[in-house]
Amino acid sequence: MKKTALITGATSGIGEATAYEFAKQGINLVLCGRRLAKLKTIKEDLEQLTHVHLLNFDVSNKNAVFKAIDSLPNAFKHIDILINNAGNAHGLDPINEGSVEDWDAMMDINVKGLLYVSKAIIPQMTERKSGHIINIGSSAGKEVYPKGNVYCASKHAVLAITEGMRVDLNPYNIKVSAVSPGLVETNFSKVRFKGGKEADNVYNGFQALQAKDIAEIIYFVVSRPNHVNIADLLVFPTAQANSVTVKKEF
Ligand code: 8X3
Repeated sequence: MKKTALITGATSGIGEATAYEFAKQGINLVLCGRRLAKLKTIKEDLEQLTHVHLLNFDVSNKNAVFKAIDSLPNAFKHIDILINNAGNAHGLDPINEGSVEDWDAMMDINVKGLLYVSKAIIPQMTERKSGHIINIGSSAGKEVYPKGNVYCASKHAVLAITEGMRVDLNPYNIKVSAVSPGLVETNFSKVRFKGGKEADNVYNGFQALQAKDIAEIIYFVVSRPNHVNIADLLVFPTAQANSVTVKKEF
């Protein structure tokens, strides 16, 4: 039987690329995001390949999360794979200058949003004693870099939650994995710098990872045999050695 995956943050970047990769592999899709017009465009594109259902909500809105997932029609209710991808960086400031609004946004979306969506999906997985949750972490979840403070904290939290899920869901035969990318060229930096010109420099002078590179890795993680669980996968572009060491050529 075809599997169904629910992907949060499916309107751009890694989430969107994963939707395309999964559709190519014949996985049914529940695509979640805040921008309905973008979701509809993706649905139109992918419907020749697989079945697609859209859920238009903000992961940081607790009530909206539960209402949306509760509204799933029967054909899409059975979620085999949950991709907790929605997340963003807001600002890159020293801790003494950071904005409370930016901190709220990162903790609300990256951490609490992931928890709300997981809370809404996990009961059906524990009941069936099967399922796979993949949390999109970051190299920022492994090391803290200058001015990364709260973003790095939110991604450290994602990796801690991943480990906690794996332990607590172990009796239920549920796989829990983290995929932790370094520099991926998406609109991530545009969002971080709020459209500012600093975003243009982030991926200049070297070949950054592309969203598709990560989507292919996510498909690899979900397509392993039943007895294989990739617990945590850290991936950098070749030019990047860690959060602060990137070989650039101009
Ligand atoms: C994205 C990677 O290095 O910009 O999570 O924090 S980084």
